[in-house]
Amino acid sequence: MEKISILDSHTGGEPTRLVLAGGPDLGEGPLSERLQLLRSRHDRLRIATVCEPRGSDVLVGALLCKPQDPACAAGVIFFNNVGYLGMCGHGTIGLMASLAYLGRIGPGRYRIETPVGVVETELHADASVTVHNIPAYRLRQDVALQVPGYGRVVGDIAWGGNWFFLVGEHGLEVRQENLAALSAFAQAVRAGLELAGISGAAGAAIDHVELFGPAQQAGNHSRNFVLCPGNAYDRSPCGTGTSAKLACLAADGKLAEGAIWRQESIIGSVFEGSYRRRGEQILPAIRGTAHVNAESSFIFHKDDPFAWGII
Ligand code: PYC
Repeated sequence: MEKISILDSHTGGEPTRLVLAGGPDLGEGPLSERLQLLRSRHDRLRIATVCEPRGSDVLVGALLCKPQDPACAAGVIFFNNVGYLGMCGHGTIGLMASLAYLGRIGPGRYRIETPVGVVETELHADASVTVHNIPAYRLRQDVALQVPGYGRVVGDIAWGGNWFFLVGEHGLEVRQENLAALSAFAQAVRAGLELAGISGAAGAAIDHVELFGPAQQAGNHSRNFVLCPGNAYDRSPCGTGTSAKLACLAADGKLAEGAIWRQESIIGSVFEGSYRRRGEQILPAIRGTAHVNAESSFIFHKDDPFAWGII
C-alpha cells in the first residue's frame, strides 16, 4: 500500500486534513462519480483520516484528486466524521493554503473541481484566499417548525454548497460559553426538520443548522454558530453557511451586490463575503485565511485493531 501522507491546516480555527497521497484509485471520471466510489468501496479512508483515534468529530477531511478538466489546478472530495460534503468553504481555503505551502501554487486565480461543480479561487499576496463558490440560493423563507422542548422555531432554507436551516430568532446568546445550549438547540431543530419531512431541493436532507446573533467585534455584521452533520460545530464562520446567509440577505434586499458582509464565527474568526446576482441565484465570494499546522503520514500496524479508525 502506498504511504498515506497528510497535511493539516486550520481556517479560522476549523481544521482540514488533506490527504495528499496514498488514497485509493478512483479513476479519472467526474468528481461526483469518484465521490460515489469512495463512499461505496473505500469508506475506510474517510474513517482512518477523520475519525478517532487519529482524528475527532471536528476534523474535515479532503482527498486531493487529479482534476478531470486540465484547466483546473486540483480536484477535491470533502468528508467528515459521518459522511461526505458536497462543498466546503473553509476546506477549500485550507486546500489552497496547503498547495501554497507545498510550493505548488503562488498568488493567482485557480479553478478547483468539487463533486458539486467547479469553484474559482484566488490566492492573494497576503496569503488569504477568496473562494468564488458555486451558485447559492434561498429555497424557502420563514419556514415554521415545532421543535420538541423548544416550541415554534422559524427559519429559512438555503443552499450554499450544502443545505442550511438559518435561524435568526432563537433566544440564545451566540457565545462560546453557551456552546452546549446552542448545540442542543441546533440538534433539536435538525431532528424537528427531519420529523416534519422538511428538506432541501429534491428531498435532500438539511444537515447544517446555522444560528445568528449580533457581532461581538466592531466592523463585523453578525456572529454565527453552525452545527455540522456529525454534531461538531464549525469553528470558522463556515464558507457554505456564509454563502447561504448571503443568498438570504440578497433575497431580502438587505445586502447590495458587491457590498462586504463580515461574518464572525462562534470563536471570533471572520470570513468576508460578497455576491453577484445570477438570475434568481447568487454567486458568493468568501475570503478567509488558513494556516498549515502539521505534516505527517499514517502508520498501519498489523496488531492495531483500530488502524483504520473507530466507526
Ligand atoms: O466552510 O463550508 C464550510 C464548512 C462546511 C462544514 C464545515 N465547514
